[in-house]
Amino acid sequence: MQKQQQRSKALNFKVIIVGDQSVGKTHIIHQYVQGQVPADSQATIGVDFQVKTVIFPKRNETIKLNIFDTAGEEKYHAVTACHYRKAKGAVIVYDVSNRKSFENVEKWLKDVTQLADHDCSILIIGNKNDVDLRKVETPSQSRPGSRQQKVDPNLPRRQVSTLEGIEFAKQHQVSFFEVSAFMHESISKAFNTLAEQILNQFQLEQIQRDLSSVDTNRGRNGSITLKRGRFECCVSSGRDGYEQQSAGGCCS
Ligand SMILES: Nc1nc2c(ncn2[C@@H]2O[C@H](COP(=O)(O)OP(=O)(O)OP(=O)(O)O)[C@@H](O)[C@H]2O)c(=O)[nH]1
Ligand SMILES: [Mg+2]
Repeated sequence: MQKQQQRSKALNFKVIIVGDQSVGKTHIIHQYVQGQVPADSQATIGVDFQVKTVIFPKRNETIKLNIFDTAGEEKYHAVTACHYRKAKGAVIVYDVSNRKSFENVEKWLKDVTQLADHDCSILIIGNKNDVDLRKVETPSQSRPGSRQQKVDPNLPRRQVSTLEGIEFAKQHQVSFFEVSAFMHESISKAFNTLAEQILNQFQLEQIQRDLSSVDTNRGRNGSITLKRGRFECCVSSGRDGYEQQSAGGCCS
């Protein structure tokens, strides 16, 4: 019964997206939530907020990701720092055509591990991988009539290889995806992977809480009977965790 009630109400989880200025955080979120890039490209001021519902049909679960889009500009760092609290998911974005933004991922990762919840699932995204495709077609001199692709020297070029991104994520044991917000490439895949990790972590902690609140007693015939303990006075909030009952409960 309790489980059925939980299913009918979506679980809410906070996700924060961070990274240097102009790496494409806002474009990524717009693509994920609204299926298109923002109409006008403006730097985020402080923090913006969007909600995405994710359905797991096979698991009969629906969750809501409350996504906090932060400003990468240094002067907003203090504002951003306030928003890590209670985050169950953190997305760190860099721009594959900007080496400095990749080098700064270490700094963002440090912030996440220090300021977000200890069980926060982390995803690193290398954005703008469409720069690989930015080529111009020119007529081929060796084969008249045919055309060849040439990289336009004025367009941004890749400065961070895919392998470097993979190695970094592997070293820090976090998930990694390369995406293009412009081309809507791999964005849903990346966020759905994070959503699944958050749900797995939530359910694992729920089981751990259930187990730690139950005494197991072995009867004379060897059967195991379960005795309820502290857990009985905790109620599921249906959101990101359990709320304790107020004064008088055994949790207090
Ligand atoms: N080539 C390419 N450019 C992109 C992509 N995504 C975003 N951009 C460009 O990158 C610039 C910054 O994008 P934003 O989404 O505003 O970046 P941000 O990380 O939110 O920046 P702040 O809000 O200032 O922290 C814009 O000029 C976008 O057009 C992408 O997938 N490919
Ligand atoms: Mg932004």
